[in-house]
Amino acid sequence: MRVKGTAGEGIQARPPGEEGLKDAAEIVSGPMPNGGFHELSGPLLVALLSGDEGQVRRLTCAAREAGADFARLSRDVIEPALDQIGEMWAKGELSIAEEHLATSLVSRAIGVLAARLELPPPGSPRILFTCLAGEFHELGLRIVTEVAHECGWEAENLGSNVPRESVVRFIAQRSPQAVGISLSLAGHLVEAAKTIEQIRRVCPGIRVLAGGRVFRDDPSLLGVLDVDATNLDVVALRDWLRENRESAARPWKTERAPGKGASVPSPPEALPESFRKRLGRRES
Ligand code: B12
Repeated sequence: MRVKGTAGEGIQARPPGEEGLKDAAEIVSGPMPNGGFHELSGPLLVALLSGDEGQVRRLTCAAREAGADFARLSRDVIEPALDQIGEMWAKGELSIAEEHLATSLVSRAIGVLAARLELPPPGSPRILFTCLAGEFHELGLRIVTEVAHECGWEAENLGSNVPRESVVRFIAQRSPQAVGISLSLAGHLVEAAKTIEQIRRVCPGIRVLAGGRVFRDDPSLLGVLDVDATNLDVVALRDWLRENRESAARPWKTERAPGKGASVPSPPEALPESFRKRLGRRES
């Protein structure tokens, strides 16, 4: 990625009107091997730095309307803009507040697009996404959850900073077909290795994936983890989810509702133990 000018010279100088946006398209540029929607990442960066929520939404919607799925939107448009935000923050050109605002604007725009997605039907395979203890970078996780929805998987997202015991217990209880762990910091690799070992013990056969910023920097780091697929950037994850959807699909149990003729899905075995006991007491 190439950056023209400093924040002071180029980026904050102009409100992102039509003309400003045209110029802004040149702020972030770089080779995109597979073509893509990357020309929108410069304008997105400007909109994020300007705190212009309307423009952030227009740009992300424009990418969708031009045919970008969530994976391409993220890899080609969002990742480069936020990488740039991270670099500017690291150089002291941006405050923590400005970086937080940028993250929250992207998160809100993703929410708007996600609300238009149809959720996959019952019986679709389920993947659980989570960050581990101490990992606060959860925006990537938020996006891969929508990638999975778009690929016809039920996707659950536990968000940031989830203790190992809790992740492992949750998986033992709900037996998803796959789990995806997101890491942005290399310091969390050991925790990831321990977690994966315990997940495999309580849920044999589960497919384990890992991804995130740390592997974008150094894909060879995935080699230290016991995972089922290597080198998964967000687009490769999309392809993996598509390819494995059929083989992972699970049967959906149905039963007669008490006192009614209709067939309704039974409460998933996944309900918390304590709540299932309460339900059982009411039904008996
Ligand atoms: C936003 C941000 C934060 C926010 C996160 C808020 C949030 N709600 O997520 C906050 C303020 C919490 C934060 C904190 C810190 N951050 Co920070 N942060 C960033 C920033 C600017 C953007 C991250 C982001 O969302 N990127 C966009 C998403 C879409 O990309 P992504 O996370 O890579 O996810 C994609 C893929 O990786 C993949 N993917 C993600 N998960 C998964 C999972 C699976 C299974 C698969 C297959 C794929 C996959 O798909 C995603 C979608 O495209 C980055 C800059 C950067 N270059 O990444 C720094 C950055 C990651 N942070 C950094 C640092 C240093 C920190 C702090 C240590 C700062 C501090 N001193 O406090 C703390 C650490 C907190 C912690 N313990 O986790 C450094 C890390 C440097 C390093 N190499 O270790 C970076 C790179 C900034 C920099 N240039 O120095 N940060």
